[in-house]
Amino acid sequence: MVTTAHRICPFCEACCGLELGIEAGRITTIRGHAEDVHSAGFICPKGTAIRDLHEDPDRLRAPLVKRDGVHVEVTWDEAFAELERRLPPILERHGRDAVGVMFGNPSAHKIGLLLYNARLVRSIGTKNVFSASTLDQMPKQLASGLMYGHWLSIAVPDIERTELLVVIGANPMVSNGSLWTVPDFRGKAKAMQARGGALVVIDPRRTETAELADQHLFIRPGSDAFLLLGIVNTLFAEQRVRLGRLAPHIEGLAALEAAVAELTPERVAERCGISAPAIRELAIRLATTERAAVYGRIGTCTQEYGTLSSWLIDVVNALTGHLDEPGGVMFPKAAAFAANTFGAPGRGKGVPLGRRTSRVSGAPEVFGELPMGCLAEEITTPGEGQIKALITIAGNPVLSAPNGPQLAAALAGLDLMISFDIYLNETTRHADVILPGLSPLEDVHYDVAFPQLAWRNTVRFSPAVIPPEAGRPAEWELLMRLIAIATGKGAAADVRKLDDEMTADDVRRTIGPAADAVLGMLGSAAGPERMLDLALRGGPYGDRFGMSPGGLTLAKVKAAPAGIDLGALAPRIPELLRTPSGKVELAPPLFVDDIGRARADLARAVPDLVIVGRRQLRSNNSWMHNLPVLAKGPFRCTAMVSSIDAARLGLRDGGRARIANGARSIDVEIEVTDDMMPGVVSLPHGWGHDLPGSRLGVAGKRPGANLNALLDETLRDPLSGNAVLGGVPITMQPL
Ligand SMILES: Nc1nc2c(c(=O)[nH]1)N[C@H]1C(S)=C(S)[C@@H](COP(=O)(O)OP(=O)(O)OC[C@H]3O[C@@H](n4cnc5c(=O)[nH]c(N)nc54)[C@H](O)[C@@H]3O)O[C@H]1N2
Ligand SMILES: Nc1nc2c(c(=O)[nH]1)N[C@H]1C(S)=C(S)[C@@H](COP(=O)(O)OP(=O)(O)OC[C@H]3O[C@@H](n4cnc5c(=O)[nH]c(N)nc54)[C@H](O)[C@@H]3O)O[C@H]1N2
Ligand code: SF4
Ligand SMILES: [Mo]
Repeated sequence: MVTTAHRICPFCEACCGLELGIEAGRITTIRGHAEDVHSAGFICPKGTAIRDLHEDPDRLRAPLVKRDGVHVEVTWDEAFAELERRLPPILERHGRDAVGVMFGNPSAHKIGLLLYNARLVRSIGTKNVFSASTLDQMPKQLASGLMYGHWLSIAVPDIERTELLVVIGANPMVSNGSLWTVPDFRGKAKAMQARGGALVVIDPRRTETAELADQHLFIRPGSDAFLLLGIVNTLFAEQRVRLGRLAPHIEGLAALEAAVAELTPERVAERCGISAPAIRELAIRLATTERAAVYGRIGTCTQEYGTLSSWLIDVVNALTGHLDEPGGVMFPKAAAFAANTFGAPGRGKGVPLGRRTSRVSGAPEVFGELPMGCLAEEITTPGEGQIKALITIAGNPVLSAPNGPQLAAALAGLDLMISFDIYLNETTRHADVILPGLSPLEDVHYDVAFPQLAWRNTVRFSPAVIPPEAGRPAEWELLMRLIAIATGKGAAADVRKLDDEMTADDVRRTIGPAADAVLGMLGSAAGPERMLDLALRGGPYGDRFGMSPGGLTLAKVKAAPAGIDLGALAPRIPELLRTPSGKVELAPPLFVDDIGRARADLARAVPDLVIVGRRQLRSNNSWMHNLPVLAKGPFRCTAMVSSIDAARLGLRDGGRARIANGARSIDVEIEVTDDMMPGVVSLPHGWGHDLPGSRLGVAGKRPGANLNALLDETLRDPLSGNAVLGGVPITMQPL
């Protein structure tokens, strides 16, 4: 008999609802869930790979411990006994900071990881916290943090109502959106075009999104801040600034005007590779279109001016009257966990900055984290606070972080490495203990972060689709067991009881005297589901534990497998603001000062050839190349080169070449295409599956080359600490 189940896809930020047919415990069909209030039936090839992941023989189902250099399967008790023997002595001898923690991308897609990772860090008490955020979106979080008062108050395009969408350094046709949860971008963009709206793409590659666009402009990698400064300058110079409804809520307009005074389109044009008239035209078009939105992503973040670019995008939206307005960029209001719905509306403490810097390079801590680029040196540089043990959680930094080979060498020198991961791969091969979580089909799902970034307000929950094998703990329970070890309670502690106690403490701390009554109302739920029920009921649509009858509870959300629609995005300023001034800070001094760095850099010579990254539909960062349904088809780890560069360098389509950055080099397959801006090469990241000691049967057959083996871990945006992953000068020669 075939039964139907519904499950939110955990693979990317689009968070599509899937509909699964199940027969005799096996998935037989996978399609988009047509009734899903958020994704309305959309699905991409990665979503259909959820069965291959479930069935992948290489996916770990039991813990591994490294014995004499070889990973062997052990029982859960044996794995935790090993950790109990090895972790506490390191904490005692070297202190809490001797244990580093690194969170990777899938952590953001799993409620059990996201909620319990924070608990793990608190229990260990380490300052050495790293994550994929500093390979990704930290600049946008810093910009939003200073402008609006919280790290996750990020404005997203209101695509259903806009007439002009300008996409800078993002390829949502392939990525399906990022810091913008927008399933079926294509359908929504086409609907916009059908009602007379226009899509403009600014990217050094004519991407799949640029193909769909009404206008595409090539831009020199790393020069977005200059383009945006030219636009801001034009808006002031031509008296096009129109703050509209937000005028009384905006601070810093005069400081901003002064800071951009000389940065005319003519001065920035050459650096951008975009003509001054084109810059001016774009500025005027944004200012004169009733409903317009500028959106930027990876290309604008993973560069030297990541924070400046991310900030200036919101500045342009604000100056043209499109911030927090229908059809402009708006702030979602999530049903649970959104800090911008807590506390007194309209004013707050803002985000803390400058609390500390990294031990070796003095890089800034932002949002509680140090830059990923500093991880290797924090492991290898002796002294007080040196990392001796590392816990990686759903991360593969040997492939995903710049200068991966150096990081791999550092990992090999650790006293102890613990990985929460489902594969024995390029990173976890260095781990002494690997603790695999469940397959997504065996686990519950709720997106903690992405409803805070979604195109529409909805709330959805997925129960497990297939029961886990007997004795397989969920990841939150694994994390709780490690917490028990790190806090001296021992591997044999009752983690359910410990979870009850820690949750009760959290509730008492946040709500005070009413805590016991509230806890009593949560019934028998445990783990992340209990935290979710708490967050939903106390959230902006919640039943407020009986005070708002009819409001949301977890039970109510569970009863709606297609989700509950909470409505289109609505204006949230000033209610959303948590800045000390209670205003939108349009010109934070940290950012205004950074314009000076950019100005000084305007005259820098343009390199002959630079490299940028690219994402692909049948791939997800470094870890889905082992799934047959995605791995089949043409080889995709190709270096795209324009025909002008190919002719100049003697490169041939389908031939091979060596790409070098100083002493580092990789060998790649070449794809000659006029989709590339001359002077720019594009290579996807997350490849290079030929390292010894991994267990990736499918991925290892066509390993590809690791872009990050070329890149320099010391290149960072100085404000956010974010890695520079694009616009890096290279040389290329045929092989
Ligand atoms: N050059 C270059 N480098 C980049 C980028 C780029 O554009 N260019 N992009 C950067 C970005 S945006 C990101 S987000 C990072 C991503 O880099 P990482 O954060 O390192 O993430 P992934 O490469 O996706 O690796 C995910 C890891 O999680 C494991 N995993 C998968 N599912 C689960 C699960 O359910 N539980 C557990 N415990 N583990 C699981 C996988 O086996 C894998 O080891 O890469 C960054 N690196
Ligand atoms: N299929 C698939 N989907 C994914 C992922 C995946 O690996 N595969 N990864 C997920 C993750 S972790 C993330 S963070 C998101 C990222 O989502 P996106 O940001 O939409 O992803 P990218 O395709 O990397 O798009 C970045 C674009 O920036 C361009 N670019 C590079 N340098 C510059 C520059 O200096 N300026 C400008 N203007 N453009 C530049 C590149 O050519 C590229 O087209 O995607 C997510 N979705
Ligand atoms: S777009 Fe993202 S969430 Fe949707 S099916 Fe594909 S991978 Fe899953
Ligand atoms: Mo990412």
